[in-house]
Amino acid sequence: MRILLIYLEPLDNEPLGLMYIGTVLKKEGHSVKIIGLPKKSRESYILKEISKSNYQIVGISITTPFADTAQGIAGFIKKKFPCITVIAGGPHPTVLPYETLKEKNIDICVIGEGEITIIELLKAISEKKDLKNIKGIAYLEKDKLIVTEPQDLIEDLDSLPFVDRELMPKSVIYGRAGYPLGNPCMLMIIGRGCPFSCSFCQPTIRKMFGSKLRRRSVENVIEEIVQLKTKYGINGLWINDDTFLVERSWIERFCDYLIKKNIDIIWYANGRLNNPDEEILEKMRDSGCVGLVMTPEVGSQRVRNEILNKGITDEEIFKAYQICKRIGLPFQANIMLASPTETEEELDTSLSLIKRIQPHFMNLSYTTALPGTYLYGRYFNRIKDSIYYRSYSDFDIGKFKKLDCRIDDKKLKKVHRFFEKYYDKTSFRNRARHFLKYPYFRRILYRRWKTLLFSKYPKLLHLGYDIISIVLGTFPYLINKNKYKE
Ligand code: B12
Ligand code: SF4
Repeated sequence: MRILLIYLEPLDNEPLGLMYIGTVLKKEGHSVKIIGLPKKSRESYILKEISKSNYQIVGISITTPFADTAQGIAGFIKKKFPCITVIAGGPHPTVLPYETLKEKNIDICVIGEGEITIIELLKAISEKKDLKNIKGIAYLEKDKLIVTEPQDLIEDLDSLPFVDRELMPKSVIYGRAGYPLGNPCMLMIIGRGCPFSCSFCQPTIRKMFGSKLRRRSVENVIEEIVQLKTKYGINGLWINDDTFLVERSWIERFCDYLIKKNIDIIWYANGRLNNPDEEILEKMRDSGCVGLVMTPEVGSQRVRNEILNKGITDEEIFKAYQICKRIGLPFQANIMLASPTETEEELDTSLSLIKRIQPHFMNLSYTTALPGTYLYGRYFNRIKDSIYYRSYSDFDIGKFKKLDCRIDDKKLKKVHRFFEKYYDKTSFRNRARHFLKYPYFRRILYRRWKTLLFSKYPKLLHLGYDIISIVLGTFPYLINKNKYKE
């Protein structure tokens, strides 16, 4: 069959979920194309794309803030090409199948992990068989929601083929230069499922991938990395899993492999802060890890654990950051503002946390009660009357919002601006600090610069930014050097 898979944003990042779907479909002999949508004139773009080829199936990957966009796009396709079957997958259709289907723009939802389901589903569609026997889907039958038996999770993730990167345009393959990685860099997922219960996330991830963490074998991941190096000459790897730091023995073996086999790659990963372990972080650094995203979320331990259910103490947070600073491993801190019941004093602790840990990078967002999460369930009555949650696009974590938060809007916006300014100022200093202090970091940057200069798609802007931040950051760093002593 001819299948068009749609990512609702431009393809700046590789959409790994859709790429897995595309890969297994291609392997089954289907003809597949993945497109990302521009921010404007989406309909004319789709029209041009679909008119070029006689697609029978359109698949759309949907996260909640993009649910309205998805409906618009699916409705447009249905109007212009009524014979096309529109299938949706991803977190939003998984938690809200009826809401996804009720407007009748989308014909079928795939619930949770999609690789097995999509193959069985397309087979049933082409053979005109009853969909009732296909596990892991939802659809409407005479306006009544039918949700079939859950699909079995893929126990052995090594059984999945490596993601087919040819599904991406060359400019996406070679054009990415995520800081501080070199160019080109690619994304990878090594595990699925999560045993934790953060209230702003679960039970969504559990519904999608289960509560047990399933990991690919170290050998399988290494084989993919070697293949990506040989085929595309990648320099950097972004490990997307949000639970990377969880299984110590896995990480240890992974790093040992990279070191012993002399695999020249620099990588970035996300890590939970529980039980920071100096030995393992050092090993990660030595095997090429150049950055770790860690998520204290908020400065207040009460909000972090009672409201957000992170289960992470202040002590663990400071210990993790101290270790990273000591061993020279750059890190990113993700901070959420305006959590339920957060007070001004508690918000100030997020600020003092950032001032104390001096992250190399920072990501700010507003605590968002996404549909289907525990937080959403707990605050449903308030959400339905809230001016901050009027449409699905308001669930964007970057949009200003608050929910039972004890801080006025003015103060919140002021703190947000202050965070951003403070971060802009210190990020220059922090880059300079790392550059002057750690030979290891200098090596990484030299290498990044080499790949930025000599790759197929040189990224001189990135190089310029590195150099300016080091030059501008050096003087303030030298003046404030005492502040940076651990
Ligand atoms: C890495 C990541 C990102 C990265 C990269 C995303 C990318 N390009 O791949 C960045 C930083 C860009 C990002 C952005 C956002 N993210 Co994000 N992200 C993740 C994370 C941690 C991993 C995604 C991933 O690679 N998963 C692995 C792949 C294999 O799984 P998958 O994408 O879900 O796809 C599988 C199934 O869902 C299904 N499937 C998916 N699409 C389709 C389509 C069809 C047709 C079919 C049949 C099946 C199918 O089959 C796939 C294979 O099994 C997840 C959490 C998680 N553990 O999944 C959050 C997550 C997906 N993100 C989330 C959110 C909210 C966002 C943002 C909306 C943030 C915002 N601005 O508000 C944006 C939206 C981006 C977008 N265009 O949709 C939420 C979504 C919740 C929800 N209810 O929608 C999640 C679940 C995090 C959370 N804990 O809440 N994200
Ligand atoms: S936020 Fe990350 S660690 Fe917490 S439950 Fe979700 S996937 Fe797991």
